[in-house]
Amino acid sequence: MNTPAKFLPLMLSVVPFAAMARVPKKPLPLRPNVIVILADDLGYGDLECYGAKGVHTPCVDALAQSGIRFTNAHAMASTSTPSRYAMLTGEYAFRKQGTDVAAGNAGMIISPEQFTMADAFRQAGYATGAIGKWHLGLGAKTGEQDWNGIVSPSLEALGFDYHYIMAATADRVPCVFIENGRVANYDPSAPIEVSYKQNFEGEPTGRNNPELLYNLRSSHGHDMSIVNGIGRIGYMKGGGRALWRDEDIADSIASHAVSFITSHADSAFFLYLATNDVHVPRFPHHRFRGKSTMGLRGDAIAQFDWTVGRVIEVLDSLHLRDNTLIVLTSDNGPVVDDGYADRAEELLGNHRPAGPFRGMKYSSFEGGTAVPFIVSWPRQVQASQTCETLLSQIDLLRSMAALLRVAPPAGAAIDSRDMMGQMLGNRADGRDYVIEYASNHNISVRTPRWKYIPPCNGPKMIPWGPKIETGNLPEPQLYDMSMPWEHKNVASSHPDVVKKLQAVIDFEKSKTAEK
Ligand code: NG6
Ligand code: CA
Repeated sequence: MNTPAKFLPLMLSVVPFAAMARVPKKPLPLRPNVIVILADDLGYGDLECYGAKGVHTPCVDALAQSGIRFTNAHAMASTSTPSRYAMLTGEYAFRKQGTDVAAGNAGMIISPEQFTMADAFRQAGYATGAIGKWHLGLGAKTGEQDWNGIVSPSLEALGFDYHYIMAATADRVPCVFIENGRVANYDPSAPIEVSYKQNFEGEPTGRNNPELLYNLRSSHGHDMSIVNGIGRIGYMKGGGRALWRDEDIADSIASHAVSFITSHADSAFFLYLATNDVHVPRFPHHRFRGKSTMGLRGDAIAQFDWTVGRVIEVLDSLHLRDNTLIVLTSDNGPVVDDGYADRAEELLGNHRPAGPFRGMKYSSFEGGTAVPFIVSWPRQVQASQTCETLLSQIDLLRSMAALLRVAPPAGAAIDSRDMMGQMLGNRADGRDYVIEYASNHNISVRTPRWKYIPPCNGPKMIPWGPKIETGNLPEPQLYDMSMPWEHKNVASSHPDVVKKLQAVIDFEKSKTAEK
């Protein structure tokens, strides 16, 4: 911490349980509005304030300038579904089956009984909303959603009063927004059918009709249904005017966020704002084309920055900025070619999406989970700070709950710790370790000094497309993180550290059995 610690406001003090039960419906004015802005596949090095080259991110940089830019914060996992699961439930994704990258017709992965971050806010009397990419399943059972009626259960069962979401990713069907459980702009003349098993009769696919991929061609996979001249994963029929246009997705998300904020200007609100940027297919609006030197991927970063700017602008105009706590982060590390021929790789120049780190999305190396993490709350947090405290998104749930004076029920959020003091810059004692979960299910552990990757057989490179190192090695790997690029394996000269860190992983795994 390079700035003096500030005084902890009284609101963080412990309140007796009896008082908690009487949480007023209208929250105390000191309680901030909270917006969690979660980017998709935005790497540690992808923002100008974290060293990006070839793209300007003035809105995010100003946000960082107004608060704290953390340099050692981690997503729990190096892909979306497990990372989001962990952040919203405070439970490591490896404790639950079915938390790998979800299909667009996956059933709801978080069960309605589970306590979520949104539940904490709801319990504290906040208006709660989720806007943007969801990717945690919908409905009771995989493949059995009624896309032409109400998809239920949906996010209201997880604590969100309002939700306007993409079921999975932009590269997965169904390619429609779903508002409070119903397809937005539903078109009765084009009933929707979705399958991840087989195509619908007469529907073209990227595989059979590559000539119809007029907007973006695939570099690997993404060869099933074609929507808006772009191949997707999964099969879909219908949709009509409800189908999204990829170039309008950021506008749709931003305008719904602005409406949500505006309509809750008079009461405390929590907004989970999960952008589609900068996930594939990267197809930003034309007004962002050419804004970077890196083609569509860089332009999508510029579009993400614009989204952040819209949010700040509306908060300013409603005089809400001062008492709004914004956390900006990303669900996992970056990826360059993730399956579409968008020239992201050849146009990179000297930009390093993962900053100083080895590995990217999917990987056990740091680039898989090291993410930007910015906290701003003008009323409470001193501006212009940079902080190297070790943090994990797993702690957001209990940190928010502490801020709200809400106690998660017994057995909930077992992996989350209250780190609100650290997130607000009042304490410098970070986590002793964070857990990192790669797409191959290997669980690594990072401490302020060390990174330990347990032995793992398997290919050195992701075998199905992206040119990314998995981090696999049949022997233990230990890196001294005073050198951020994990290259010198010192496991054999530090067997005691290896043993200790393997014990941390074994201990964490053993808690699943107890559950
Ligand atoms: C992969 C997709 C990739 C991306 C990823 C999930 C292919 C070839 N690749 O399977 O494009 O969608 O899944 O990304 O299909 S995540 O950020 O949502 O986890
Ligand atoms: Ca992601």
